[in-house]
Amino acid sequence: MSDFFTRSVDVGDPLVSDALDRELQRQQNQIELIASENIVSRAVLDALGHPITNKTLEGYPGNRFHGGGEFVDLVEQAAIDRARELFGCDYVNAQPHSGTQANQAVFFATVKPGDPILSLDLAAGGHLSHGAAPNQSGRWFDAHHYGVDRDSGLIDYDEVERIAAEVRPALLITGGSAYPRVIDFARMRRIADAVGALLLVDMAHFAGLVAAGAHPSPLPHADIVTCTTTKTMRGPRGGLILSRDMAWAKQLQSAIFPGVQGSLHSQIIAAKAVCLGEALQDDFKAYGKQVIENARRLAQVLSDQGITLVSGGTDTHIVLLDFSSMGLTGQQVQDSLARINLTSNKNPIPFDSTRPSEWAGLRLGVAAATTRGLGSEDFELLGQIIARAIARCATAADDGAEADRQQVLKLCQRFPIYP
Ligand code: DSN
Repeated sequence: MSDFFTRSVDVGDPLVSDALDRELQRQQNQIELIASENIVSRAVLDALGHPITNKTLEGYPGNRFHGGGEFVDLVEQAAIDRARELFGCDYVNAQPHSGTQANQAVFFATVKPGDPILSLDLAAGGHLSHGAAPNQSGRWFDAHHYGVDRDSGLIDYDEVERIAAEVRPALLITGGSAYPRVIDFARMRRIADAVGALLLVDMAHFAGLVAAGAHPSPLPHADIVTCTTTKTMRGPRGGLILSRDMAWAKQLQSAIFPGVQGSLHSQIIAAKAVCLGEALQDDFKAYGKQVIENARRLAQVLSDQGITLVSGGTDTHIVLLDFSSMGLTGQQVQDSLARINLTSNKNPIPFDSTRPSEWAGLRLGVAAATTRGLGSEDFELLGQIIARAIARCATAADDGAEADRQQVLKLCQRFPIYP
């Protein structure tokens, strides 16, 4: 094993190396439109691939169960301090391995099995970990859901109020994976207060926009806020738990460790610190503003081409397309876009079937392509390309697909990643 510490993956493991190379090429030659993805900086990659990954630690900075934690303490404390500054809050836990585990820890800290919880329905844009039937949260809690208004596609706050009065949830949850509009956090706070519920806002998708000052912050209104450091935060896979004050600090600390997690992922904590440091820079504010501008332009172009958008538009990085009146499924359109090097995902639309193969929606997100440098003119072009791909789907014709693929490839060459 003389070369154990020097042999690179291309020499040591051709199978994995080949898959890694091809994945990089895929990312370089496709425009990523999956709303939960982004493209991290070289500095974040450096942290993720660092030998700090070897370090096992449990507990929190200054109070660990294992020795040798002084440098991980530095990066974890940096992640905590930077998140505090970025979101203007007192409490931060930087250890959740994911957004789902952050939510699981909030449940562990605040409610008991069997307690009623109330959250946004999955088809209306909610998240599996908010009490969806197949998730642990749906099995362990008495989960109820509110939806959106059928006409406007906006959260029906009167319905939230009505259901809350009826089921008296211990925890009211808002946020999710596919709701394209700003949520009225103040109204949610009033609804929670009226029934004595705690308010949890899961800002996994729009956290980066909040950090950039391009979206209202839920921190002043919520008891607890969770998010991921991926998506609009443009960092490593992982989660954060935040709160404006320390009221729940003790319970949340022990809910993550030893409640639902064991040792932390040192390399991820380091990468979180790097991404939070990047988000404190002025250019991140410009990035957040550009994300919103790009999403609005994309929404406008698609709407002008006669494509129905859930809620009629967007306030975030998400544009949710509804093909129910066209008789198409999200899968058909996802496949059509894949043929021209655009990556997206099928999605339910409000009141949709529970079977993914029948979903009539497609979710687009602009955060990753905005990181590449695409501006609103480029999104105008992308919108036209996407509209043509949808039209090809509807007619089963393939005319022009290769020309559109070449246009997408040109965009990829104009805005290269990891050169
Ligand atoms: N919730 C999934 C999504 O939004 O795509 C993963 O984060």
